[in-house]
Amino acid sequence: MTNTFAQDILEGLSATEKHLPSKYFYDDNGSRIFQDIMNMPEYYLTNSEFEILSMQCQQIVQALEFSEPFNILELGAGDGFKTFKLLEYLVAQNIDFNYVPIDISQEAMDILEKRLKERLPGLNIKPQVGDYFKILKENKQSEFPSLLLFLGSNIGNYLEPKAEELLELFNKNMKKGDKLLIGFDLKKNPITIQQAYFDPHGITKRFNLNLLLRINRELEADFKIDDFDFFAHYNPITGDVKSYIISLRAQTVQLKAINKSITFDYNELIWTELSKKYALNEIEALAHKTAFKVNANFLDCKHYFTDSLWEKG
Ligand code: AVI
Repeated sequence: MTNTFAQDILEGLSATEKHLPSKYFYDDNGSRIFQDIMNMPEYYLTNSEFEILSMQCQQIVQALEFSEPFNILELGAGDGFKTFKLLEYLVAQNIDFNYVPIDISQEAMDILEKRLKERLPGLNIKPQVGDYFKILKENKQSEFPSLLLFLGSNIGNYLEPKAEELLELFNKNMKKGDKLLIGFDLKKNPITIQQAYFDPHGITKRFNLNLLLRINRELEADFKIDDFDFFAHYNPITGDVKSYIISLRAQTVQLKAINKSITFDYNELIWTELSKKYALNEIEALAHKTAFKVNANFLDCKHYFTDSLWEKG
């Protein structure tokens, strides 16, 4: 089997405790549903980080202590909504920098480039589509200092060893003195977190079940969506939000394209996603473990979220 999507799906659904990788949520439809999630009032992460990046641009830019020009590389830039205020501030201050948004979606990068060229005509923007590390490696050759942006709590979707591996890879592909601004969702009242992920509108449920529709389409499977439900749970001790799809009856699903069938028990769970929440001391420990130094934490007024500024030591 050469197709990694097929391989990953089959491996996850064949495990004793079934699981599916959340990275596969983001087909075109999944990316649209994720936009709906970010617009829900319960999904406080959007507003918290927007507040940080719009109210504290000046402090963030000062803390960089970069000479001009410099590069800003944004990993998983998406629609660029989060970063707009920071870019707007830099352009208004006539600061000399290049903005390199990076994403796997060509469509997202085309839309972002068009919108930013209209709204910030003075901006130097060079979108890149493709593999993060190939692009980071190329950027390491740049003579200018670089700020890497990894915003929106994306790090929370990685299991701890994978998160460390990813941060070490970032570190390896940065020059001494380069910086990383990384978003972490903080531990808080568990009810607030629970409501953001097990929302009353059913949007996060649609987001999860869309993965079954993707498997139907790409692997000629016959998941019947009405036979599955969704559950998400926050554990305030570990900081883990775990999301699951539930099989509402005993059933067998065919994956025709790979000639396999998967059997589900009544109420069997498929674990789909981890969204980890951190305490500030855990962020500090993670930075040290992956050879970074924490320069500063920029928190929103409710202390729900931090954009943490790290330096490659
Ligand atoms: C993309 N990522 C940071 C989101 C999160 O909060 O874990 C994905 C998401 N899953 C459910 N709601 C949002």
